[in-house]
Amino acid sequence: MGIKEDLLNKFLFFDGAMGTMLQNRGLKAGEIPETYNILHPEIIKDIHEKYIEAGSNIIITNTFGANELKLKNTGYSVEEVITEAVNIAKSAKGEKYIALDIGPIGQLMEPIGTLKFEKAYEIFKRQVVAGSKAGCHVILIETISDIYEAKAAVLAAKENSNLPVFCTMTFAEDGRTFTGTDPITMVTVLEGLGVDALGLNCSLGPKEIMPIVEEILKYSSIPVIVQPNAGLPRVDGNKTVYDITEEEFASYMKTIAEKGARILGGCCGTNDDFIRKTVEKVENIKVKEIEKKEFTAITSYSKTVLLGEEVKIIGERINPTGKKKFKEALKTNNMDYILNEAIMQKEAKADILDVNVGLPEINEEEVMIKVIREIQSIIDLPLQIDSSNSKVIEKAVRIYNGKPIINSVNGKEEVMESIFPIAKKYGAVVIGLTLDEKGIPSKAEDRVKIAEKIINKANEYGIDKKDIIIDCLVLTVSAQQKEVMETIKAVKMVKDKFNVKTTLGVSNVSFGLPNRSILNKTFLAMALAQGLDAPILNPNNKDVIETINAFKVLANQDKDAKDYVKNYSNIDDKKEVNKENNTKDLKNIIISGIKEEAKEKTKELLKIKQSMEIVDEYLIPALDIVGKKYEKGEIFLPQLIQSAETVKNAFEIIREKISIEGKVSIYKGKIILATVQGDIHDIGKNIVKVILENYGFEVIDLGKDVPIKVVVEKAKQNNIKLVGLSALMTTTVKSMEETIKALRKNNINCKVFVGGAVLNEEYAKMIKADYYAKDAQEAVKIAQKEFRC
Ligand code: THG
Repeated sequence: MGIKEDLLNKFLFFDGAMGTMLQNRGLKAGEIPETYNILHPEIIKDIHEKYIEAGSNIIITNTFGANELKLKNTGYSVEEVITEAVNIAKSAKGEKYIALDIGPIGQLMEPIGTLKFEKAYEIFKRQVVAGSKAGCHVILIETISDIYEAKAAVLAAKENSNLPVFCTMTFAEDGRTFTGTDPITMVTVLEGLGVDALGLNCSLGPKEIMPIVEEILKYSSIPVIVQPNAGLPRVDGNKTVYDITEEEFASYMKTIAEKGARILGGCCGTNDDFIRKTVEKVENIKVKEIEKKEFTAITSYSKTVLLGEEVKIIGERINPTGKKKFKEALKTNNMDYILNEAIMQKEAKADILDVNVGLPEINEEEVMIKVIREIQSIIDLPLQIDSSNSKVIEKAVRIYNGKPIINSVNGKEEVMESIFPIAKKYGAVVIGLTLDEKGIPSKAEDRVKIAEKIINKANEYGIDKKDIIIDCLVLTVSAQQKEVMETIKAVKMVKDKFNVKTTLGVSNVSFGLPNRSILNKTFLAMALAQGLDAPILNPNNKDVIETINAFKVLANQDKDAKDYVKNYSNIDDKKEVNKENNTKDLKNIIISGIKEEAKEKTKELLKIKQSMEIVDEYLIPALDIVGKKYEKGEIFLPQLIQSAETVKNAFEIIREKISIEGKVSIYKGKIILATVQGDIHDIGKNIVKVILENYGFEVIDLGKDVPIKVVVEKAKQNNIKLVGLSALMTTTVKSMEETIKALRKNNINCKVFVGGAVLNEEYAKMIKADYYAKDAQEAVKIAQKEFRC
């Protein structure tokens, strides 16, 4: 029996924390836990055995940070550390599976950071190859907070081993990961990529994660993993302790098991007693059967769009066909033009954007990848990848951050054979056009037959019906008038017979006739009534949007006409707002995150305004708006960073001007940032740096693992008034406290703010920091207060 068979009808138990157990056995701040595989294998073996004895049947290797970047200065290779770790796990007494632990790389991925997707893939690949060679039974990718990093890791695992792949992500209190992914999006993306189990680890305590677990269970069709911390951390003397007992932990885990989770374990702060109690309470519960969920979903990194419940709009505008300007933009690599098309469609309430860049005279593959990356860096709508070239499609869905739609396959054998394997591997939804080797049948019945063929063939490739959208094909009424009603009829037949989701390229119908809008909206209404789920159309066209808004009321989709009333009760006010939004000033450009345009606009403004006026009237207010949206959860970290980077571009132009004129600095104040000694995690600190800089503060970045005396010296040298300290690990909060003490002892007249995953208000007070900054936005507020700006 293997792990996958076991999962069909029983619970499996992971172990608990490794880090905390190692600290109890002498691991010091700054020591790299993975080196213990080589230096103190007996300690690791002992910890494994304690867990096996407590009832764990999956042992997680001590390889969380065993990637080439984190091991760089240890003198040990990835292969050495991983091979040793797996061997130690094997040598531990007792029956168990061995899971190769793969934690996050520790750097931000593009576009928020600098780590490239392909580079992340290569780093993970080395770990996977070493682990499977050493003989682990399952690859466990865990504590991931960026779904894009999870995708790189899962692909690396699946393409370089035949082992089962598990993946867990870590969530914050707002129910999202660090980069804004919610549970349904995680489930949709990871399931699509073909992982064997998924879930949540670390994050918070079992009580706090309950709503997140419920969401995951609601959507997942595969086994769910839950590995919470031992409650919430607090400082007790100079130690970090977690706030619930083994007994409480186990009771929550029992509830979680009853709700349907299948693989249970513990994270930070747990030990063998937590696992023992959990096993005792859960072992004899009857497992809940895992139901297949049948929803059709596509996602970006943060947003899931469900098809079927109400009409969803697929924006058609990113398509060069018949558009001279668009073709020009593609040829000259004018991304701003294309990004503006994307932004306008989003503002016009498109739910999904079709992306087609097919032009004979360009390198479609290169341009498609670039366009997808650029759009995804500023817009959170799911994308529909539209190309007739399967190679372009494969490259695009590979680097896409989410679950996309592929537009399209058709009934031709050759086409299905080239596209379905891609759709299956990456978990994309596919549009199936009802045409085949003989063209588009004129009769509805024959189109339905092709639809059936597509659905069946997809099934052979393991693609579920829920991941197929049928397009019964819209012909032009001016050329094939008789066939328009056949399309409408076919939509209804396909819906009734197969109950699949449907799409149509609505604007096709009116080619060659005047006042196309009238035909488009009328055809749209007819098709919606027959079961069209996701029309492809121009969302900037008021007529079709109004038709959809009205249809949603009439078809009982817009409950109590709520949206309708909101949209139309105050038509005049609305027009005003729209007018304002349409005059695109630098503020809007920053909020949207279009970098090149920001530079141009700044240059223009410098002709009529002072540098500081631009900073105060445009840059800072724009960042404030973005910051508020971030706080309200309307946008997430990637967009916040994108806007901050856009400001940086504007700043550059202003700085150039200032240096020419020899004026004083535009900086509002000088701040030191450092990740404290013993801690090598600088993701959080780097984000704070970007945001602070873009609010006009000068940041002296001392880097990570910064010795106490360096912080003190630099603060003295630069006459610093504000210091920001970061620590990710519980073990380094102590070091943070010492750094603050040293600053005070040396009489440096500065305020200190602290941040990091394990910190909170209470901690900050305890270690005598002046402020706790829960995120970058908070750091800005603190800086503004301290520098009175
Ligand atoms: N099915 C699927 N995909 C498709 C189509 C389909 N992709 C391409 C096309 N058909 C859908 N896209 C467009 C894009 C633009 C137009 C028509 C279809 C078009 N636009 C007018 C213009 O740009 O001038 C404006 C239309 C308007 O404003 O209403 O004609 O069938 N799967």
